Amino acid sequence: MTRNLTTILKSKTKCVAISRDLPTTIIGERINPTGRKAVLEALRAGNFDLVRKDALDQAAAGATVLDINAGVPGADEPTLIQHILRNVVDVIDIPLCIDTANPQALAAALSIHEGKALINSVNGEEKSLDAVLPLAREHGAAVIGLCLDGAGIPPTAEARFSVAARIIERATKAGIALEDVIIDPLAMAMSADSYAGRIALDTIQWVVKEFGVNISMGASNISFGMPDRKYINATYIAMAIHAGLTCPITNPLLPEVNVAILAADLSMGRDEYGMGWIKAYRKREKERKVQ
Ligand code: THG
Repeated sequence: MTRNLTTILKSKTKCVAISRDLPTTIIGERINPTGRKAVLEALRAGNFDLVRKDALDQAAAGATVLDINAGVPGADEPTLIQHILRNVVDVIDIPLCIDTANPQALAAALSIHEGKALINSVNGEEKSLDAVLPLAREHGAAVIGLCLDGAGIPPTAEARFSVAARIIERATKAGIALEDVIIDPLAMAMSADSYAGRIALDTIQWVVKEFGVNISMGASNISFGMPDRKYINATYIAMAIHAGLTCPITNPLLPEVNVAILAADLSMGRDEYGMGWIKAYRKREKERKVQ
């Protein structure tokens, strides 16, 4: 029997449970200057209004966790990520996913996050494992493990599974509960490699069957370089949910992706009596009438 482990994240007063037995958890991707030019320019100008708006908009559209990335070239990342966190918690009480490769920035963010955060991320490289796992343990945070190591991103599902297994082994040895490790199989652009989508889906299935852990990924990476990306993203995310994806990092403001997630949850028996689907339908109808 495959286990479906539950990861609990917390903000000051809210609690989010991630599991294959529950509707998909959307981690809102928009607070990210690396991925979004508008955020980069606002942060460079010392303006946090867009960050605050992105936090509110994404939560209103269904995100229950927010990814926070402070990757502004040349900026003091530990200070900047704390400023972003303070602005977000000022407008909304929601668990955060700390998206940084900088251990100082990670420690700075964890030191002011109330509740139980999600660290994004650790990878299979010794340097990363040694820096990130003790911080996760110290702050009682959950952690996303990326299926890559010093040799790069493995080209097969089998090799990505091996990296996931190593991260899980090291994390549990470091005192982190298995349910607090979330694996990211790495969705890469299919325009560059036709097998990129397939490899990530196969990796998800292997990891889920062996460990029962939760699965995250940046699900929109898959369509980079392609036209009409929304259709690819929507179809791919539904397929990944079937494979075992539980907490994609995505943009909940895109209706196509949102609807695909709801339909996938309904199809997977994760939406009791279709209440999630019906509620979202009523919300769309209301918005159509306003327009
Ligand atoms: N795995 C994990 N974390 C991740 C990723 C992943 N974090 C970063 C990234 N990948 C996911 N986040 C984003 C954030 C924003 C955008 C895409 C991915 C985005 N991109 C616009 C686009 O695609 O066209 C840019 C347009 C703009 O400038 O506004 O918005 O894979 N663990």
